[in-house]
Amino acid sequence: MYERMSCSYLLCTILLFVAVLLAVTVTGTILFMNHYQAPPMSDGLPHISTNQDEANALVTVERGDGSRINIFIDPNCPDYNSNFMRLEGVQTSLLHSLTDHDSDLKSVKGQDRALLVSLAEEVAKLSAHAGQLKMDYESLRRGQSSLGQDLNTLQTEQGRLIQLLSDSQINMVKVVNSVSDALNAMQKENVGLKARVKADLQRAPVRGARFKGCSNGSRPRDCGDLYASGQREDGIYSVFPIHHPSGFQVYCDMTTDGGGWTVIQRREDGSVNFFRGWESYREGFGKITGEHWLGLKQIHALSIQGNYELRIDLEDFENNTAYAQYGTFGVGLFSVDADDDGYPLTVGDYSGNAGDSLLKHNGMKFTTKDKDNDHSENNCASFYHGAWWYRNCHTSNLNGQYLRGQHTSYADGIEWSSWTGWQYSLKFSEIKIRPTRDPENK
Ligand SMILES: [Ca+2]
Repeated sequence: MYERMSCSYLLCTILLFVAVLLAVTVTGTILFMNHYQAPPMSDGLPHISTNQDEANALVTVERGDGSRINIFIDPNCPDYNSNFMRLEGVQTSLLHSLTDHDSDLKSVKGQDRALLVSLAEEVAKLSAHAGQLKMDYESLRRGQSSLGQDLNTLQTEQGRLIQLLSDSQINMVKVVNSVSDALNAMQKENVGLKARVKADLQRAPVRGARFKGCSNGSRPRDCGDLYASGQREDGIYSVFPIHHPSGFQVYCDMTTDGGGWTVIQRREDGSVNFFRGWESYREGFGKITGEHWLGLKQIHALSIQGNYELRIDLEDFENNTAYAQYGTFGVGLFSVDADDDGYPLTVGDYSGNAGDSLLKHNGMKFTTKDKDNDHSENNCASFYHGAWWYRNCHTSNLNGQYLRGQHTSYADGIEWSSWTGWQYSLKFSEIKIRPTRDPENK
């Protein structure tokens, strides 16, 4: 609608412009022609009048020949003013619009400003928050570093504790070891002590009588008594142990290492068979002057009288001699019935030059070929042709076969392994016991 209207206005405007231009041109032409007198025409000068006869004609040109040219203006063309008015209205409205827009812009700016202000406030808040966060972070970092320090301290403490624990463990092990050593020593000592106490108890009633008896002719309990009574000759004597009042004959060695030794076994020529059973070893066999075994019953009766020491003299077939001595000796010292108990051996405190081949037999019961008291699944006496305090089986076998020196069989001769090994059967062996002498009575 507006489009069509504006188009009409445009057309009208152009037409008006063309009409005005035409009028001006015509007027100009007429003025020019009036100024410059044309040659006289028979028709006379054209006459131009404005709107004389013709209705609505703007200008009327009357030629000399009487013809007229009317220049019309469209009576329907709308009024300019109204257009201008409209235009002014439009301009005013535009101005209003612009003003409004400006004010809108201003209000927008205000809004923006408010937004900016609020944004700034938000930014400030955020910045403050960030500052707080940073402070928190810093304090956390400080906390972390202090935690790290605490951790380091704890680790150091832990290391120190581990070290302490390790040290205390080492110390504990040392203490345990030393306690264990002390216990072992006490146990060893205890064995000897028990033997001595028991022997002391058993012989206590006659201890006073030993020396008194010897001096006034009372019966000797062993070769020690005989030696103490002045006997100095090796040979056969009768002894009367406390628990064997009927007495028995023994061979006394009155010359070796101070004398007073009661011989309990001798090997010297192989004349006596030593491969015998339990009863023979309990009661004794052989000749007292030659090869013999005194008997476990007799050895027991002697050794329980007091503290006894043991000496073993040895000789090989090259006439080399050696000896082994033990400060403690006894059989069946702790037995209620020694025979039932197997006459267990108590031996300790080695000295000598033959080496120790008996301590490993300490605590072992006596085994014969017909009575197996050893720790072997076999019978060691049968296996090694002897009779001894076998364990599993032996380091010495002095009741073995008389094999005369080197032999190819294994450990079944008269062996003292620490001196001549397990395949040398000795020429001579003598086992003897003597009551240990108090240092002041030696
Ligand atoms: Ca056995």
